[in-house]
Amino acid sequence: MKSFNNYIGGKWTDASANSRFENINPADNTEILGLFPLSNQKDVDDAVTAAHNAYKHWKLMPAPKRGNILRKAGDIFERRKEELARIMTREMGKPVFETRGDIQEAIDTCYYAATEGRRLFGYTVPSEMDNKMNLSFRMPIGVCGIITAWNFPIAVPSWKIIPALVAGNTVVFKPSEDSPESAVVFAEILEEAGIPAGVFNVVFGKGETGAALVEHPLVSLIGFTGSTETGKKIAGRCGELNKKCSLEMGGKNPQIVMDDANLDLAMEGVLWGAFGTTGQRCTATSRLILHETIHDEFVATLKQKAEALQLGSGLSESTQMGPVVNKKQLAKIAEYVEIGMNEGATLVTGGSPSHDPQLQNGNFYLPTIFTNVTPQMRIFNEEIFGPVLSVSKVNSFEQAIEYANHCTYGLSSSIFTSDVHKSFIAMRELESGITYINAPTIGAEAHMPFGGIKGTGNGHREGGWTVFDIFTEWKTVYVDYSGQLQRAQIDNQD
Ligand code: UN1
Repeated sequence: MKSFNNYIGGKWTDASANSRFENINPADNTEILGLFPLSNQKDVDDAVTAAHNAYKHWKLMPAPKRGNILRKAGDIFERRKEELARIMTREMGKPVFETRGDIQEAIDTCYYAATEGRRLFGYTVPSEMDNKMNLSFRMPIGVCGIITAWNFPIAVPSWKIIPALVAGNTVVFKPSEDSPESAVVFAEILEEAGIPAGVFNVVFGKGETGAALVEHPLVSLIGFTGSTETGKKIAGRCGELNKKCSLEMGGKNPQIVMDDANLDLAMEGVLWGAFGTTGQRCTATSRLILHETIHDEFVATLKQKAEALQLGSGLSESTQMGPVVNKKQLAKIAEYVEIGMNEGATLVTGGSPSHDPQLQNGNFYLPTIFTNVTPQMRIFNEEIFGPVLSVSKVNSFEQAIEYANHCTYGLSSSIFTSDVHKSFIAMRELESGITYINAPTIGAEAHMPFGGIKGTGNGHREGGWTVFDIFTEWKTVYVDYSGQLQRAQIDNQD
């Protein structure tokens, strides 16, 4: 059995605690892919100390040079794409065509960061006074603790780690226990690209390891993607400890289909949005809001198409939907399906594929559709994180928007309509950080702001230029070259 170590100060280091956890193939639970350390406080302390020491030098390297290293990392991700895609599929389940895309997001993020190393724009603005200059620039923050989920084992960590590094921060990464091997490759790639020892570190473990990272006094910032429950705890502790924190949590993303929509397109959109990544995206389409005039026919076709989706191991090129990541998630999904039935929603299709012997060793769950879902129901409001779609019927555009907004989350939303007026009103009125017009709720591009409003986040945006508002702080500088004491207006009133 292959046993993996932490990556601390540029070395693969055995954890001080002797306990390890298993990395299990979700498509075949009999296959254990490796053992990983359950890192304790001492291991986290070693990693943070390495990052803290490396920060002194890394922050002084010119940003364009840091960018050059990250460009190389992009090249190496490209070179190792196929191998890494298969490692990722084996450990978290989604089909290889999806894991290749996951890595592509990291490649794009590296190339974006490489060019950002030559920008990181600040502002130079006029002073109120003669012979005085006002300028401002971005500064790194220090050691960043990065804690992420398993559904995008490379893309989501890259959205945080790569910009953090180009801005001059150092990083301790605690990947999800459901996708640890991808993080091993992440570290190998950064090392080969030339990231100096200690600038990037990985500690494996579960919740206790993440908590030790949050608590560590030398960690200045926590970047988190994961469950709302954990995110809220992290935010609470970061508040008490006066640390910066950026949160990307749950979603319950609606797709509206109006009676004037291109229905074939809307159908392709919801199939991909709801059942792509087995519904395990924070951006997944989990609510479908249909105009009453198209409702029945749309549901009938959707049922047929969902039932035709090919389930199986993600390593097989013909698989369209892989397994759910682990047994705990599988049980949670089954529990929500019970809840939906008890609440009075109609189960159109789905459930456990218990009749299929091919799928018995894996955590498979069929594409599941409920109709007659009302805003009062839990399956309308709560994130399930699996292939379960809640369908509601509305009688007007206004009611569709009202239903879409009836939710504590606000990550992504989508509307299919050919009416230009409705599209623009939807862009304004839909309460979400991201809105798609005639496209599903998934598929954000790495160079655009990514994040949600309401219960999804805490006001930050990853991706593109906005991610630097998370990973830098502003320095404002006044240069007075008048040779006299010039009082600022606030100190100079008659
Ligand atoms: C996530 O589910 O945490 O927009 C991120 C998308 C992907 C990223 C999802 N590019 O669906």
